[in-house]
Amino acid sequence: MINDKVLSIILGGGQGSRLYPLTENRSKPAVPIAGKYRLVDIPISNCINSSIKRMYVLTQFNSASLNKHIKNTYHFSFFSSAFVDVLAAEQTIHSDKWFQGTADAVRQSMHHFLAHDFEYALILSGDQLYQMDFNEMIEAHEKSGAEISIATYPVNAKDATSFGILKTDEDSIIKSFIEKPKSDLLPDWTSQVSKQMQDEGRHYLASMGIYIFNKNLLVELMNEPNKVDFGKEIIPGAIANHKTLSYQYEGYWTDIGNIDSFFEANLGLTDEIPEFNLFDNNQRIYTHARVLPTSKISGTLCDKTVIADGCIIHAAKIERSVIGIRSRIGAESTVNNCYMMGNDYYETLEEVETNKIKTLMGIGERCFIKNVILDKNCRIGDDVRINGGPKLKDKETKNYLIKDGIVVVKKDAIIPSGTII
Ligand code: ADQ
Ligand code: ADP
Repeated sequence: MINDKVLSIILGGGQGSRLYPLTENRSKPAVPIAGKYRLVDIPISNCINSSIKRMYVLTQFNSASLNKHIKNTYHFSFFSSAFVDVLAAEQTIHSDKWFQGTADAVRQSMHHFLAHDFEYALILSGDQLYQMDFNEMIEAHEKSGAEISIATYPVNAKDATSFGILKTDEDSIIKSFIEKPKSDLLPDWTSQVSKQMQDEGRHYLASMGIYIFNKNLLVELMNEPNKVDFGKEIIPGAIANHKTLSYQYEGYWTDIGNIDSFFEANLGLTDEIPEFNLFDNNQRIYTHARVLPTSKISGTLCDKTVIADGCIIHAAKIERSVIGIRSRIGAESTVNNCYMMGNDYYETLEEVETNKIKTLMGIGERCFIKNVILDKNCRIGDDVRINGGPKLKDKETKNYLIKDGIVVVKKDAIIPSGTII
């Protein structure tokens, strides 16, 4: 089987500064998305759905939540060769440094990969939302005789500046590549894209940061320690000497690398027909199978709302929001345009009494919460008003951060009753 020849390497993130404060105490792959999943579940599920069984997740630091999540979620049969292993930047005889970039992360972990028998390395980003059958890409790679393949996606001129942009010949072989060109330096490289893409003005082919490398070539390219990044150095340097195929993809794909795109990708799940389909029998997204009760909702008007398991909700109104596992929302509260990640556990009445807890986990009564991300285990008191939006200036306090009008309440933060933000 073609997928038996593949070893998958998931780039789990550098310092995660663009997703700060969600990455303050956890590594990027462990950031919770869509109310019950973690970022890393997306590339892992795409691999599982493509029958790719061997996966490494490379991460800058080893958070307890990432290891616990992987250990609790991905149990493969004793008789199977499948595994998901986390490799964190580690001190070795050869290196005492953190990963300096994406290629450096692969280079420093190479000794782990070479212990396996594989022909192709499939390199994936850890912060993208998409459902893709990698087998089709691997087949196209094999058929073309290329040494490298890059998954590509048509984008418009405005978006082109955020990606690696490339030019292909009529056989989809990549002839030129430029990493994140400035708008005034955007080359006139229009590519062959479908009629629909043309109509949408998406003439530029962007790298999706999804690569297939023939094993021997990857080993060779990793011999240059000064080249630390795939997009900036390895790919632009390799295309002249090694046949590199563009594998064009036109399904839903989005990068969720910063707070704004992360927020919109989550809220996009509340659309009538979300572009990212969690209701697909054939392309399931796997996650930790928790044993939680069904959610209990009383007196709440819910519109375009996604509610995970184990919630207790008395709110007056919830609109265009994603409500995560074990969330609690008090009576007469209004929640609008919010991603509430939920709680890691339930507080018992005894705990509340013994520990003299004043502000319970979740959202209290009579609150108004709009344009907010609530990280796990937040405690929002009663009569709190958080009205995010473009009028709010960027700012950080001990308990929250405002970025592009989105208020991110930090994990375990307490927002006392009556607070107005
Ligand atoms: P970016 O997404 O900007 O561009 P980068 O920040 O290098 O590239 O991240 C790629 C992936 O690697 C992300 O999942 C990130 O979290 C992870 N990563 C980054 N540094 C890492 C490190 N030190 N250790 C482990 N993982 C790390 C890339 C390409 C572009 C392409 C876009 C598509 O360079 O050409 O267009 O992806 O999103
Ligand atoms: P995050 O989801 O923010 O990355 P972790 O996964 O590290 O955080 O922590 C969540 C885990 O912590 C849960 O699985 C839960 O079992 C445990 N936990 C944390 N605090 C408590 C507590 N006070 N009581 C019981 N379990 C707790």
